[in-house]
Amino acid sequence: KFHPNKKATIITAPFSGGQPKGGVELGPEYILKAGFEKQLEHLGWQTEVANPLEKTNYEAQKSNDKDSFGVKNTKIVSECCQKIHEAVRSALSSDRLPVTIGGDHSIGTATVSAALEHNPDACVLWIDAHADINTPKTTESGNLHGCPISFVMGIDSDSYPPEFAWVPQNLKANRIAYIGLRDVDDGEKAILKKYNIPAFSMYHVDKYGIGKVVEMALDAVNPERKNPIHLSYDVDAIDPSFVPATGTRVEGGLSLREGLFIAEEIAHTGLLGSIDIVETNPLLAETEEHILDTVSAACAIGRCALGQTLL
Ligand code: 5AB
Ligand code: MN
Ligand code: MN
Ligand code: MN
Repeated sequence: KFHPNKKATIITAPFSGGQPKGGVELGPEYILKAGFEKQLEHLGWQTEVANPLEKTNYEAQKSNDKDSFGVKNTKIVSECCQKIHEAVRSALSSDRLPVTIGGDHSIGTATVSAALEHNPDACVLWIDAHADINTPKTTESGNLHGCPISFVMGIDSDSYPPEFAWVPQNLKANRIAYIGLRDVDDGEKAILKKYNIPAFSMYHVDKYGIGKVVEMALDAVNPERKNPIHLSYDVDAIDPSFVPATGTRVEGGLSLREGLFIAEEIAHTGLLGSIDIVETNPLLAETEEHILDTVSAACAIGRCALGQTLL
């Protein structure tokens, strides 16, 4: 069992520099205003909130230009990630469960590498419509929220801007599994194939059912069910009918129950070591209901992963 003392650190990552749209930096504020910290306390967790980006002003430095490496906002993404990385490491060193609230998914570079530094046997479950494994070579958008996994794996590392030299390339291909994929770029498909990364798309969810898919994903990365799990949860994995306020919506996603089941099942293993909940963008809502639904889903993912059960 990891984190038996039920101490959690909610790490806010109000950052949007991994992608061009504004508003995702407001995710943490909305999620906290919805009462997320209290909700975790009701589940028996002792909580604290850490704001490692507090004294920064990255939003004002955002640009839409690609650098010579073909990616955007390299400097602020790297700096932001270093701060989040340190916050996650520090929580883990104090035996606290890091719950990192985004913000865009570029911070996966920080959280995954920190989880693996803390425990090299950790594994990663990446819940997402997207594979986020582009390299600066393969990315067409140049948006770094589509690249975090490649950085931590060190894929095509000669193509990285020097700003990312600090990132520990400590994730092995057999230590990550995906669930929820349905919008994967051609370059990413080639990488998934080359490295033989276990990836469960919506096709597999439909074919086998979510229960079997979670079991297969865990069998692939954590066969003996003894290593800590880093759960990186992009809310766009869930269908946009339930989670509309997010930057890259893709139809045909997980039902809300399937999405929460994944988190519940990870909680049941007792192996949750760290978690990210990212890509909530309240400014992309078209109605008040959209905000409420999306923020509620983000909170519910966190509660389920931290032990909330239906009965
Ligand atoms: B997200 C795309 N593959 O690289 C790219 O929301 C989308 O963190 C990335 O999963 C989506 O720009 C990143 C087309
Ligand atoms: Mn480090
Ligand atoms: Mn996504
Ligand atoms: Mn993502």
